Amino acid sequence: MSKVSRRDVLRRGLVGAVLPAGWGRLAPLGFPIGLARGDDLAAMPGLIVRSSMPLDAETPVEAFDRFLTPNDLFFVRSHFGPPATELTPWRFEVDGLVDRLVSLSLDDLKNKSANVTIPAVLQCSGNGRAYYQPTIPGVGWDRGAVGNAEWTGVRLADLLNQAGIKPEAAHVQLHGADLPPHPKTPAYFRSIPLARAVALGTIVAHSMNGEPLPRLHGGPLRLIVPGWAGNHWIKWLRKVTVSTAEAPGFYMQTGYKIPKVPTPPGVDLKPADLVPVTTLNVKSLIARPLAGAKLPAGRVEVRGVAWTGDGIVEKVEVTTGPGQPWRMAKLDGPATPGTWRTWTLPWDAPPGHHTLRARATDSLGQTQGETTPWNKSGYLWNGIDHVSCEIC
Ligand SMILES: Nc1nc2c(c(=O)[nH]1)N[C@H]1C(S)=C(S)[C@@H](COP(=O)(O)O)O[C@H]1N2
Ligand SMILES: [Mo]
Repeated sequence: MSKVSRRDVLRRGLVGAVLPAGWGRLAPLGFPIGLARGDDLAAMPGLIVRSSMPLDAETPVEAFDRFLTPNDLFFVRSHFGPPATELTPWRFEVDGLVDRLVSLSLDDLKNKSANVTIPAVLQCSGNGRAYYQPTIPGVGWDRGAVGNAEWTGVRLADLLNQAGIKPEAAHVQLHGADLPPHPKTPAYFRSIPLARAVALGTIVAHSMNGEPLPRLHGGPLRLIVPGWAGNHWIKWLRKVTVSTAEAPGFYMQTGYKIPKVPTPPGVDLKPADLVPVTTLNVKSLIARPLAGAKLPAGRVEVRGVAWTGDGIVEKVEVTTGPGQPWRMAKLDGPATPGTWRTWTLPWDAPPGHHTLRARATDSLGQTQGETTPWNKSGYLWNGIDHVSCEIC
């Protein structure tokens, strides 16, 4: 579990008094841990709230008709809720198995370091959990715990180079500033392998779609790990520790694992039978028509997005009903790893009730099946997306 210094505890404890009753000394940075502030929520009225404490809210699929998902429609997922990031000037630190400690202010990162801007898909590993049968406890994400944004920040590789990595280094442990509401609850403490940490797409981001990173999305700083599930994209990032070992504790050692081989419900798996959720699988979503839409017969533009973890999306096929052929959608380019592609397909829609289905295939030859093998946490759902509509 994350070690928090005495100084941190004292500093955070100062504002403990503003917490809701019962959250008392528990809450570290004080300002509504586990609660979204009214102004955070008011700024995002378009989200579909799945849980309010902490705030888990998904993007309506309408928004997936374009390349970039706007910040105010971008899904939010936090285990405990945002810390009071505004209370102390933020610093980002690199320590552990390094030749020298690095400690940078936000200004150092924004204005005195080489910045890059990259588009990348952020998807929660639980996106689509609601589709698993038998049903799975946990946030009941439908289709919208995913989004694509342009992230601006500094390559983690550059920051690690500044620190100088010792030869025995193998992992980078990621410290977010959010702490759990109860001392017995494990902290959200995770790590990524060094190889992934130095990958060119891995950045410490301070901006999202050209705006300062919103607080609910980890502002002032978060990690971007293109191609990997959202659980690696640590928000409120204040320190990385270079180490020989993975982060200890529940969220790295127990959570976010799936069976190595598909296993039916009810089978008890040992840790050796599990692998961590890392790379996203190939997936597409239909953004138009909307489910339940009533549209006049004639030309309808079917559209959506498709992405994958490794490689690029090479094709999206759409069928407009049972017995109808799978037709190739037009993919917008360029195909860039880590981000998604929008796609369209013109459809001469005859009157009637129709169920459209879309499936993507990537450059590694992976495609989507009807369902995804059941796993007890409901991770990485990528069953073929379908939408029913009425043509009159
Ligand atoms: N510090 C911290 N980082 C975190 C989390 C968290 O609870 N605490 N949740 C993770 C999970 S599970 C996901 S899916 C993404 C969600 O990012 P978003 O809220 O910007 O969509 O943040 C990740 N980073
Ligand atoms: Mo997640």
